[in-house]
Amino acid sequence: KEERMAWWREAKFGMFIHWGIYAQFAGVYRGEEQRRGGAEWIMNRSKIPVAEYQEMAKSFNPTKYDADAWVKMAKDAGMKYLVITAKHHDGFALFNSKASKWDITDATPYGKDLLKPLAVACKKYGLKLGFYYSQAQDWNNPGGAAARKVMSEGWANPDSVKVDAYTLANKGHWDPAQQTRTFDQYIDEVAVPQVKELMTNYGDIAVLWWDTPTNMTDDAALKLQNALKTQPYIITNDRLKRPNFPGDTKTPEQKIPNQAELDGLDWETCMTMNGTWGFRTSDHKWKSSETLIRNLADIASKGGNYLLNIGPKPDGTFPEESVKRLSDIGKWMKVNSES
Ligand code: JFZ
Repeated sequence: KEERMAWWREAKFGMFIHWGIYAQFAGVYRGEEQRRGGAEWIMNRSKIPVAEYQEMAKSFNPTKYDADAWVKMAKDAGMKYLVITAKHHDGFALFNSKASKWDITDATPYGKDLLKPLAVACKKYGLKLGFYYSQAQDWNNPGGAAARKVMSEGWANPDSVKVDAYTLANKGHWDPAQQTRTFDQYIDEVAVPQVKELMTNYGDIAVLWWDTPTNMTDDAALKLQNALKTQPYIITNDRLKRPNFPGDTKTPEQKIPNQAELDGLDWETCMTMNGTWGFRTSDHKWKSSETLIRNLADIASKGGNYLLNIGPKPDGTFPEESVKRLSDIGKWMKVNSES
């Protein structure tokens, strides 16, 4: 383990990327602003029917996507690794998957694997590549789990009351199409095969970033963990399934732990630059470059890593505010490493 963790402990700074079909909605469904949660949660929060959500993929065409430019921006900011949502809770695969048609190649006009060029660029610039994979929650591939969130918290109308009753009676699902397969079938037919695809088609994978173990069983967790064995050096976080699958790294979210909480384990704070992981047009609450630099210095001094998020736009470019902050951080890094 010590050998496996060596680069990660030196890294200090990485780029998190939340990108998918939710970027198309950008926080708005049928003209209404999403009430709660990050913009990547819009399908669940606004209870968008499966067919309607999938319709949005037909106009997902990120022609301005330039993986080389993305990785160069990360490198120039001083980042040493990158973790991208290969599949978030909406179940959409940014890669060419044989295990589901709900992927970039089958469901969008763009039709090309988004992770392949990223793997090439990471190799070129010497950054480590990691994948975020939502192993349990999957709102589009039948059988996947769905966190039980109610609509009526924000939508005070008779329809939301009706939808909530259905959701609560159906383990968090809001569309019958989500339950045409069992969770175990979903694990065997989608999650495990997709993780194997990710472990074999993109060269060396440095990190597997699991998330939200809704309905996870030890049995499913074991299968997923075994799917990583072709990458013996891979580092995993603590979100596969608690408590029997602790992983290698702790993942405090949106906060920097205080010294008292640091018990000698490896840790990484993940954080947004504004208030959302996925791109949201109406979110203008950007942290200043100065705040981000202070966070980085604070985290590094306490021995952790800073995984700073970008939510790319549907056209494949980074929001200008993010680009500006990355460049400011890069300037500070340069001055600091020379002095
Ligand atoms: C999860 C996701 O639901 C979210 O969309 C985003 O990807 C984020 C990085 O991870 O959200 C979480 C997961 C864990 C906690 C909070 C939000 N947590 O442990 O406090």
